[in-house]
Amino acid sequence: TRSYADFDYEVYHNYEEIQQWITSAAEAYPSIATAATVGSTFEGREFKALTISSQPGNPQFVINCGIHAREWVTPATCMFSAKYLLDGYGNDATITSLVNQVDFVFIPSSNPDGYAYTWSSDRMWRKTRTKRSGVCVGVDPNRNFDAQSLTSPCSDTYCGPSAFSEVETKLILEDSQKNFVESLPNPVMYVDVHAYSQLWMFPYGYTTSRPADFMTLTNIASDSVSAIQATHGAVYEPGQISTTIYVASGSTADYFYDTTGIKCSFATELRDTGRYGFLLPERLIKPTAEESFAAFKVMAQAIVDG
Ligand code: ING
Ligand code: ZN
Repeated sequence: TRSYADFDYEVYHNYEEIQQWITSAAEAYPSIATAATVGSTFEGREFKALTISSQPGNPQFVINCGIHAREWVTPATCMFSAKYLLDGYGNDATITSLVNQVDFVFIPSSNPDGYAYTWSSDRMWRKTRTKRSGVCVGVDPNRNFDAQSLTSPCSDTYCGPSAFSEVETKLILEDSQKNFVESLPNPVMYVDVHAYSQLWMFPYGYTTSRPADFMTLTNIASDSVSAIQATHGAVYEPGQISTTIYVASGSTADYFYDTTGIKCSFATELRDTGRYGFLLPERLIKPTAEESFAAFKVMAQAIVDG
């Protein structure tokens, strides 16, 4: 197996390589990094998270990447961001301070079967790969979390036969009554990382009504896009999901906000604005990850500042 030090962050990696990277990161940084097995998928793939924690008792910031299979820059950004934290801890004052006060929980590839399918068969696949008799394959995991509007099985945004019908959404999120995120000791911030459109969003997605924490979420999103723009000049738009991109129900962001009480819940769209779309060239992985990491630091600082 490839060692942690040899990993090339500036190319896209297949599912097995991402899982090996999680294991190798935990081995390379045993004092602060831990690999957690979340479970196994419909097709039997193992499914992991990487937790970066310097001491017990800190609140958790969960960063979920790759829930949609074709959004390849998102697993790459999760891994790059974790690397920046691991490299920076003890070397960079800002990172050291953040890691001393916040746990970072990365789920680099949260739709493993779908992601593997984008490598083997259909680069533009979005959903899970659940097979149910008589209907099209797959469910949109970001429509499968709760109160759903009806969508048809062949649709790219099929909500599933019922909420949490997908083993992957249960695992990320609801492993025998207690989902992975809720089973953490003190989860306070969640971000679901998508691509593309350059947006930094927050609930609600299911309604244009404002959430109770609208002002707090607006401030954090605005500060995040400022940090992004300061990195390489890319312009991202902050705002509520339903009024910034479209109305959509059953998303992780709404679920964690409403059902689990994680008041700092976000959904982002990384680069680009459509020139390459899902097929973002590898040379743009690093700038995308650098600006995203700048925003993640701002968000973590918001936890510290309360
Ligand atoms: N966009 C997201 C989607 O699931 C979104 C936008 C995020 C909707 C959060 C609702 C909640 O459609 C992509 N690119 O998948
Ligand atoms: Zn998406």
